[in-house]
Amino acid sequence: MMFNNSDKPKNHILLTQPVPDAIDEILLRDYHVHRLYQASDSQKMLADIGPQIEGVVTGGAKGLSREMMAALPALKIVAVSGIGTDAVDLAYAAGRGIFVTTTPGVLTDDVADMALGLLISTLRQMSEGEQVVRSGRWPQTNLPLARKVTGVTVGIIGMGRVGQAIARRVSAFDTRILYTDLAAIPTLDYPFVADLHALAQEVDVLILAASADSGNVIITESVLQALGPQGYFINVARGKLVDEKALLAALTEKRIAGAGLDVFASEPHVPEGFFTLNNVTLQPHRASATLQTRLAMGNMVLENLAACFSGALPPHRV
Ligand code: 8YV
Repeated sequence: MMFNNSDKPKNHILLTQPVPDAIDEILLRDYHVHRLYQASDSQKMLADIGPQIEGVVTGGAKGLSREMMAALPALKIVAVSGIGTDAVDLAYAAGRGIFVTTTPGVLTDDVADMALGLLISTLRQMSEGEQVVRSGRWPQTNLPLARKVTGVTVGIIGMGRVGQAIARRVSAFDTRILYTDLAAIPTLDYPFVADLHALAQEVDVLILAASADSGNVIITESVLQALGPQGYFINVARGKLVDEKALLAALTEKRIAGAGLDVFASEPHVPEGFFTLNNVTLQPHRASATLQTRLAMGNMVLENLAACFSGALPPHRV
């Protein structure tokens, strides 16, 4: 989809993180682009150009704080390249009449694919196996037998688009699927388990795919205890939903069998205790990071920006 605003004054856009080259080229054609992620002194950059900024493009994890929005008095839109708005101060944005937009639907498959990849890699200990080969330790290493994936019982926390896409994928492995959410979803045939501890006790693999809008920690030490020493935890949602200290302790002490993690509480900083564990698969928040999906997300960002600056309602506003 092309957006050509060449016949009107260019609006000023602030990028908090890189976008795919093809999207960047259109932004440069249609807008004055300022790159916060390249600034040596971000505070100075905001002081210098903040009053001109009318739109921000950011990521789901990075979001945009109240303090940042307050430094941008001309801000009209926060265009999130992602589906999570938990890192955007929505109340403050609403109070100022700032649109907040997302890119719904186009990243569902990638995030669900990542969840499946983390599940298989973690149960089959593929991360440890790769390290054994890469380090030349195969001849003298006898890895322990792994966990069979086919036939596991899976509990999904959050049955929105991503959770349901995960369920469709894992069902191909002859799995039993249970779920929990704020309420049962009548259109789903999977058993609904209202209590998270009961779900954790019932399943072999607990997959977190819930929105983080509430901001509350839901994977607590007691939930991990309920999951137990034969249980696995997969997270493709948000690290802030997890008591990360309790998770690290449970993994270190083998009180759960393993974890596959794409997200962490304070990205990109990860507690070093995870680095030496052999029962984890770790990814740097890559769930939607494919060229095809990031281009689709970028085009939705462009659509939202163009609508806002043409005086229309952005199509994917929250
Ligand atoms: C984003 C995410 O794609 O969708 C979200 O909310 O966290 C990611 O999948 C990432 O933040 C890059 O924009």
